[in-house]
Amino acid sequence: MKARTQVGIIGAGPAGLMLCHLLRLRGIDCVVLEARSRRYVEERVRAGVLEHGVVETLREAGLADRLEREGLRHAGIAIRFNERSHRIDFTELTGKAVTVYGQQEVVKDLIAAALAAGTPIEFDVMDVAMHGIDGKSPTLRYRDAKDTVRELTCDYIAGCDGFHGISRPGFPAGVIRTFERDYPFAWLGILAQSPPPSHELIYVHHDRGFALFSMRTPQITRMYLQCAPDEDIANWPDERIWTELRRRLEGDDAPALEVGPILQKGITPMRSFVAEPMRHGRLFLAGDAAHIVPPTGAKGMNLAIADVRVLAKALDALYKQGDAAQLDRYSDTCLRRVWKAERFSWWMTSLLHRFHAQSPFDYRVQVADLDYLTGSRAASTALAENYVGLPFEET
Ligand code: RFL
Ligand code: PHB
Repeated sequence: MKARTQVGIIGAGPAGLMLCHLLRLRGIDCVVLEARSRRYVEERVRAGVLEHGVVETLREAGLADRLEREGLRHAGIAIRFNERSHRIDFTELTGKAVTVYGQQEVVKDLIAAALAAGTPIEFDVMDVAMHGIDGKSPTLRYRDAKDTVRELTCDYIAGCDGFHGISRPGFPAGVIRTFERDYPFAWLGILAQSPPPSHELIYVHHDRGFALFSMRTPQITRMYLQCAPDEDIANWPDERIWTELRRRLEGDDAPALEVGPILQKGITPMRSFVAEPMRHGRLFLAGDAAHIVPPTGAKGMNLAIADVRVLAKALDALYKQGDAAQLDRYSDTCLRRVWKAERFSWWMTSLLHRFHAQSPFDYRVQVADLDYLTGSRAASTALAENYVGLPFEET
């Protein structure tokens, strides 16, 4: 069966769904193809921090009703080292704040908006394959949830299918250059029914390894522990998790940690990765399909939204004014922001984690860096303005 659309979008993560929403607002047709079920994508626990500009983008796009009610506005974070917390006040330093609102809540809101508007999202599709990305009418072939083979002819394809998707490998050989860095550790992510130990996030530097205390609601805590990259989750019974969390939070000013049922736990790998360019022919990559950051800077989902802002605006200029200049600059425009987020995420990761081969000299330099960061207004401002999100530059 054959169909036609203006933009075929692969992947219903934050990038694909937000692109679909922004295109619909501009009267541009699109279809989203997603390999997983609606339930799976709505329940996948991932990122939690929204930059100031991303919240504004969601608000302008009419997507912020529940976010305004349930999102937790954070005016700062704590950086903890040598068993003491130091607050970085974003609002004082930048006039801005971040909002804690789970990625899967953003995804739920986007799916609800798309379905209410009658925009097609096809879940549970299989074997998506791209054809003719160098030509004028690229197509997407796939099997739908009922196993019927379908063909979707598009003007453009947006590869929003994450790091393990098919769109980036679909670039012809030799077109893409990749840049990457692996880290010798991973995060053990924990979702617990327990009140967060503080009303703001606590990033902990500790000689047993990094820890992060975040949240989803005033009753649900999201926490992370640095662990080995090949860590077996079976080695982390709930009791060990709570003991380790408590040890990494120790100190005279340590907030109380209330033990509660652990609702979910899993290992998140740490990686930096960038693919350049983010476009070939009529195929555009956005979000994790093009770049990965380690989660320490809380940038993954924010970058995905930033990419599709640029893409939606560029497609609009093309369809409304016949102006292809923004589309031609898509990759360069996105990569400037991507590399700044890569730098920030790498820096936060290097600053806060315990490295295996770290010498006592390296350790003391790390602590001096933290001491400088939290004691200097200039250094704190540099962290704050990156954390709340650099301004969008989209020309
Ligand atoms: P997503 O969210 O991965 O969405 C891609 C979608 O594409 C679908 N897909 C396909 N669909 C059709 N055909 C195919 N062949 C397909 N292949 C894949 C997938 O099922 C999926 O629904 O990418 P997007 O939209 O670019 O969004 C990016 C963010 O999801 C990501 O940057 C962050 O969540 C990264 N990340 C985290 N970032 C943080 O800032 N803080 C975190 O705590 C945090 N935790 C995480 C994370 C990423 C994780 N992954 C990818 C391993 C935890 C995990 C487990
Ligand atoms: C989260 O709440 O999941 C979270 C917060 C901050 C990060 C990473 C993850 O840097």
